[in-house]
Amino acid sequence: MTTSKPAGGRGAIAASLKAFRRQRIPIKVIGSFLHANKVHGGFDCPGCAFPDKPGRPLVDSCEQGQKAIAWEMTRKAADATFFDGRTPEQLRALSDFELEFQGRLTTPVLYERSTNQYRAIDWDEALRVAATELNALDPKTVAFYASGRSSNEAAFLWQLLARSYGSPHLPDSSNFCHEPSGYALKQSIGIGKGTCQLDDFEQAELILVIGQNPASNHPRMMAALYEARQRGATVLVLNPMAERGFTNFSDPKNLGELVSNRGIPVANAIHRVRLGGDLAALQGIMKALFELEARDPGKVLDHAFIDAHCEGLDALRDAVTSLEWPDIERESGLGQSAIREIADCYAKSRATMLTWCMGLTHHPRAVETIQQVTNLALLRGNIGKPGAGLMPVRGHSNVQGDRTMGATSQVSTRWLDNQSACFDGVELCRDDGCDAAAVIDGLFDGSMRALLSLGGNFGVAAPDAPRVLDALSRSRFTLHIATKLNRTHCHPGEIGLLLPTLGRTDKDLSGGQAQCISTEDSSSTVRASRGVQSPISERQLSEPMIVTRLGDAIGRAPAVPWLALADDYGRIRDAIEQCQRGVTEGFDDYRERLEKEGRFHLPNSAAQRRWATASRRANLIPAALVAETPLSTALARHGADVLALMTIRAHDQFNTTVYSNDDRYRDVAGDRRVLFIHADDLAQRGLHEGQRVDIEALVDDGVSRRAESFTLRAFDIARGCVAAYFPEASGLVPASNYSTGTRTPIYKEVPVRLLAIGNRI
Ligand SMILES: Nc1nc2c(c(=O)[nH]1)N[C@H]1C(S)=C(S)[C@@H](COP(=O)(O)OP(=O)(O)OC[C@H]3O[C@@H](n4cnc5c(=O)[nH]c(N)nc54)[C@H](O)[C@@H]3O)O[C@H]1N2
Ligand SMILES: Nc1nc2c(c(=O)[nH]1)N[C@H]1C(S)=C(S)[C@@H](COP(=O)(O)OP(=O)(O)OC[C@H]3O[C@@H](n4cnc5c(=O)[nH]c(N)nc54)[C@H](O)[C@@H]3O)O[C@H]1N2
Ligand SMILES: [Mo]
Repeated sequence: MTTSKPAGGRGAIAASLKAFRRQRIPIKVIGSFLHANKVHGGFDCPGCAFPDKPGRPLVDSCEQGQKAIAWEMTRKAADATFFDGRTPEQLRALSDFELEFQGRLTTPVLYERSTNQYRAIDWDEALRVAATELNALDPKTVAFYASGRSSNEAAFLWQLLARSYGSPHLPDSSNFCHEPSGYALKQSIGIGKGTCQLDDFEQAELILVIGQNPASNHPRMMAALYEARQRGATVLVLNPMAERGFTNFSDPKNLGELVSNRGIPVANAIHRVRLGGDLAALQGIMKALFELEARDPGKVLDHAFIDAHCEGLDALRDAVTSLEWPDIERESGLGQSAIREIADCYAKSRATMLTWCMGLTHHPRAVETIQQVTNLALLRGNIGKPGAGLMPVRGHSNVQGDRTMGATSQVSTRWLDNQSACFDGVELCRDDGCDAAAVIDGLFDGSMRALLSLGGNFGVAAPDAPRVLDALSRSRFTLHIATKLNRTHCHPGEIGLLLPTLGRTDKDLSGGQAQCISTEDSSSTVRASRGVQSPISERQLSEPMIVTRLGDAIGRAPAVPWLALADDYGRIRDAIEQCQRGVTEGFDDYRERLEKEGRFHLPNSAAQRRWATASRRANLIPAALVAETPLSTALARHGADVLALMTIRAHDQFNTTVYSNDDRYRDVAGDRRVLFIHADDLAQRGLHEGQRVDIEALVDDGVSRRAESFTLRAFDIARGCVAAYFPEASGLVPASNYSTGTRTPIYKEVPVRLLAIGNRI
């Protein structure tokens, strides 16, 4: 494959310009891009959750951010003429790309099974229908999903709406995403968030990037890595795929590289771990570390830190030193010498950051793996000092904030009590609710009757996507608050509502005044966000406005001053401040600080070396090297035929939003039904590059899953591992197996076999 053109660089600028053209963004509007990520007067980029740096470059958003902004700012509209008289079957015939490419939703839309048609309606009718449906349903059969793009204010109202209506079911995109990170970190260090700040990249000596493709998914992190590398830091990557950003990256802000169109290898080394092999690799690194320590006592581990702060050193040492190298090599896919190299490098670094993303979380043993990452950091005191720490790099731009706002199925009693006190004794459902996995089970067996969603594309993002979409069509009621049309909307219940909302980039004049919202990024920085573009339709309402109107229309919680809250978002922030007391530190004077300072940081107890665990210490938690997983079961049953499939993002998509059929950084043009595979795995099967195959999942749960007609592409990827894009391959991911501890879908370790077309049975 050719890797002559760097990731980033000229290509990134050309791609941004193309996105503006395709979305027909007028030149004058492009000026508003300068507002992205600016604190005063600007909006928070609706792309990823990577922190931004105040006062930095003129345009502080990346190619991917600009695509996300262009997609939202488009003046194209899916309006009444588009919807009136259409059937779900007609809409489903459009591709995912075509559905969103219709433009912004500009009117409420109602679907009724009795006519099998959609039609535009006004807001009064929409609210009436919603209230009638919800008041006829048992609240315990209704789920309130949230994707991570909404604001803190909207997320707070969303959970208040659900629980005051009587439902505890608040599944969210985190259930599909970083859930294992939060869960693992809470057990290990007492807080479910990362401990790093953006500045740490400037002081780290070593950055370990695990299971992540930042060139496509967090390009601003590439800039941080690039700068770190330029000043002499070491960047080591654990990834089954040699992603372009690591081998050849050019910073679009570097003029010299722009002219030469050449980049630098940002990673010192890429270790092609096998899928799910990180657990063993990390244990191997720790084993090597303990061996170095035995040779040079007191020089390798940070004993002062461990003695003062950690619990469980002996058990961890026993667990990893007793492992045998051949077993570690087999499980990780890495050689002993490579693992020792990483350990040597780590032992020398005085400040190490460990970052990770979906390459760790979408696996059966995600929680245990993330705990090994944490163990590794703790052994050398790499938490709570400059240039060091743990950084789960979040996905959606406000997925972390949505969680801080309690938009999730399990919350503390204190959080519920505070809300009752805040809203005149309002009665809230206090049960633990269903997460996304349990909601999917409920949709399958018919016990979950309705799905409401604040953004997202639930039926496509879910495992077993086609089955979940079918199940949604069998439900009673669906309601989606959305900016753009997507496939989930084409699978309404007997009654379906589609409610058009403002996005981050739109000016929000709710209550007759310019409102601002707030978000929290991956480094726990809360910031203000103000849209800059006039909405294309008066019928688009803000998320807080829609949620409060629903609360008011349902009528079950008159103690909440719903409509007044949406007239002044400062009031929502006051309520949040009151409800966060004793729950989350750092929300004092929320309203004032947001208005005056524009941003503030939420304190992170672990970063201050305070451990909110039962033992009041950081826990070193060992794990077994081997455990039974769907992949190991399939290997035992079907032998060497089995490959491990990961479903990943192309460069031109944001989750289920497909911008084009290209993946520039993997040299793919015009095709998303591609399967990346090692050349030797092709040869071993008598297959060749360019040939088309069907992919069959080998999961023993009585459901047959096959994805048809994928083109084989030889790629620098670990042996035995293959990759395809989601959502194209999402139907192969079973909704019957989840990760241990959190029930996160195993999107990246599906046992499959390939069937050459012609051998179709
Ligand atoms: N432009 C853009 N930005 C995005 C998104 C987007 O779709 N587009 N999505 C946002 C969201 S919600 C999220 S969660 C993030 C996702 O960001 P990423 O996690 O970077 O996204 P994925 O494409 O899922 O990539 C997973 C990476 O992990 C590697 N990997 C897979 N399995 C393993 C494994 O077992 N071990 C190791 N070490 N590596 C593995 C893959 O090779 C790939 O490089 O990005 C966010 N930002
Ligand atoms: N097979 C497979 N499946 C996966 C993954 C994978 O790696 N492999 N990754 C998983 C991950 S990490 C995640 S986070 C989930 C993501 O799952 P979701 O968050 O459910 O999906 P998105 O594609 O981000 O949602 C896009 C839709 O959100 C709506 N939208 C966009 N902006 C706004 C807004 O400002 N407000 C509102 N109300 N709506 C808006 C638009 O209608 C758009 O169509 O997918 C998961 N699914
Ligand atoms: Mo995500």
